[in-house]
Amino acid sequence: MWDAETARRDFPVLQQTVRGRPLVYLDNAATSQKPAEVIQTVCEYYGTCNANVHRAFHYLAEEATRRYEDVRRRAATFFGAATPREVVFTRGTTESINLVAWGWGRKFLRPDDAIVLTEMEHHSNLVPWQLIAAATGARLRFVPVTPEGTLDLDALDRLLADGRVRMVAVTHASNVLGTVNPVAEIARRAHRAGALCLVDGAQSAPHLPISVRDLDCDFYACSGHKMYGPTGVGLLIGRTPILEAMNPFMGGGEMIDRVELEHSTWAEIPHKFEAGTPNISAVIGLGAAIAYLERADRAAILAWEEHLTDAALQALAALPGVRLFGSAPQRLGVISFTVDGVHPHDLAQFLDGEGIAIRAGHLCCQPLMRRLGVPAVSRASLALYNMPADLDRLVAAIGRARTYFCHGT
Ligand code: C6P
Repeated sequence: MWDAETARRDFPVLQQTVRGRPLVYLDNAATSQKPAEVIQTVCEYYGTCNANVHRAFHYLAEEATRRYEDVRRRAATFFGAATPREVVFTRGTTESINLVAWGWGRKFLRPDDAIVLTEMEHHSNLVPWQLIAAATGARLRFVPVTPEGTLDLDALDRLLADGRVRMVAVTHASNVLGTVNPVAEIARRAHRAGALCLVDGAQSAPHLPISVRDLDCDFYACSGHKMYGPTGVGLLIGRTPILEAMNPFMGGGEMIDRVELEHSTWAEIPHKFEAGTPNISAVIGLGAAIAYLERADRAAILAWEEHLTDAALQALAALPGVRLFGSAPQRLGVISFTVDGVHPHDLAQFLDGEGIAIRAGHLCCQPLMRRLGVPAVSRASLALYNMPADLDRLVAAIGRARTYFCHGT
């Protein structure tokens, strides 16, 4: 069984008290905490070999470049990419999806082509496509969410049947409902209809073993900061021929082959997509986070998180006035709920007063909130260091919050 109690000692931030109580951190879907070795790796990089990458011929620059490219190789293996050339460093999932929207969509979409999204997408996988649809004349189509919080795949087939769909962009796991979508099956159906498939892996990468080869998707996007790495770095993994055919997303230093005053040619992939000085320290820190996950028993972590999720769902369902959102059979430890008579923001503030961190609001999923018929929810989300005692404190505090807000004290 996964030893969360030992693992949490690796995370310095969890060792503190907040508002006089030991911290309970349940906002992991927003960002995870970082193990000491990730923090030390970033410090050590600045203390020993800080230099710009791919530019200079001195020792520090060579060392920084070697470490930076080592992370690309490590990430390629970790995510099952065919070659490190298929791994592009970005600022995060948001930038990765924008890169595809502008680099691929702006070049290849034509008026009346269709882009299929779903009702459960994060704004990061909606707004870039809205912008591209406006720029190209392509149309947006949406797979509906069922009352259980899963995707209606028959509806996907109906959308694909019109023969105009060029891209299916779907989240692997919902940051509101926790639902894990059958993205390999969705990619298969997209390909059969002649469309590409982009998977938003922001929530799946930290928890599920990912092989882009097995998913058979064309693009996979994720963020380092949700998978125990630093902020400011993410990945876009794409298929070689598609990346090669795309336009660059941003222009600038290091993404070029030859520059004339009026025009330029581009560097090979992945450098074509990495204009300017990248977030070198964050990339190197991400390498340490991947190394941390590689050493861990990920199957045991997943089983532990599933066990905690089931226990939390049961305990919350037993509380009067609590409504839970999402009951998909395949789900992650992302638990959204409302409490009758208590606004989600008030609840989050009340819990903060007891040293418990959750998230509240529309969770960057306004269309899904409308579908669920609520303006906002509260969300507790789990990571490998959460313990049953964290959930006991959460549940007890929610009970107190309801008493406080609904009956006075
Ligand atoms: N969701 C949450 O609290 P960035 O901000 O680029 O690292 O990730 C964007 C993103 C894209 N897709 C999904 C499914 C996500 O959950 C997120 C980030 C956080 O739910 C912050 S809004």
